[in-house]
Amino acid sequence: MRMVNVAAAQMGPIQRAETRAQVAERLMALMHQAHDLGADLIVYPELTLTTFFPRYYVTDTDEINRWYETEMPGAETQPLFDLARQCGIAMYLGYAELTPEGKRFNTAILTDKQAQIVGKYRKVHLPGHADFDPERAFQHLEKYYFEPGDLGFPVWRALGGIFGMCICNDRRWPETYRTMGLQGVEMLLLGYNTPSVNSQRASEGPAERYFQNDLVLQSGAYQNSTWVVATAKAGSEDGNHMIGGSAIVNPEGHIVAQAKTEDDEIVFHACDLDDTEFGKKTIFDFARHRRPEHYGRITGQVGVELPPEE
Ligand code: CDV
Repeated sequence: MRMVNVAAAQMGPIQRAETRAQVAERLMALMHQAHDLGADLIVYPELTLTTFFPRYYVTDTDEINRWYETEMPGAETQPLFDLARQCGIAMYLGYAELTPEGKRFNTAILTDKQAQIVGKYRKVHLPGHADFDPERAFQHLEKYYFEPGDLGFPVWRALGGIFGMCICNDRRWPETYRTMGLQGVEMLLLGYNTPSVNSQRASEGPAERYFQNDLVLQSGAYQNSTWVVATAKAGSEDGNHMIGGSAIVNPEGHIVAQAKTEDDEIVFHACDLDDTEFGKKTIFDFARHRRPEHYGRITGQVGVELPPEE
């Protein structure tokens, strides 16, 4: 057995006026709860430190920069790192990254039990749009605030296993899971902020969004025989509601623990990384069963190419 006690640390809403220090207090309260449960790893959401700001169209650079981190840990996050080291808890933390070269990424890091950063991931699949869109009920300006990640989908050896990371919309793309599945991923960590309605199709409400969240997490886990840990930032941020549903999914595709609220809540499960072995050696033994000679379109083509008209 290779046990990893996992705490998915769902966050309730963070209002635009809330400070980093206030958020850090909540993150540390969740860390204490996780520690009491015996957690080895805590998984926080996407863009954990601020409100989900891509819903706002802001043009003033100074104002925009307030949402980004130029160092990690920084002054306000150092206490969280210190606590993680004291507790001996590894951590996935999502945040907005502004690099010294001025590049902006939607980023997540993985730290070890000494609070040292062992992995960094930058979100590849950025949903939404790059310009203000008056037709939408609300904005989703991730393409305005970030550039696509430039680090690919690496995996890291940590906590006695093989770990991968992705962020929110990445979880809807099978390529995300398979790219890490091909590197033997045993636990895939992700955070998300998912509005509970579709800004372009009001009929697509929370029930559909919750269903699709479970669907992609469960299929990604099963098809790659990996644990998946998915953590939401949920509830109503200044009137904009987001789904909860933070979940831990086992390598058979079953949800073994899930959030009951849309607020700060720990979702806990003792995960055995050896549970990934059966699927990886049988139905999803990639070396024996994959046929990449027929998958050229997956990497050779972006959009749909229809067959010729009759
Ligand atoms: N933060 C996200 O990436 N949100 C998207 C929404 C826009 C659909 C998601 O895939 O949940």
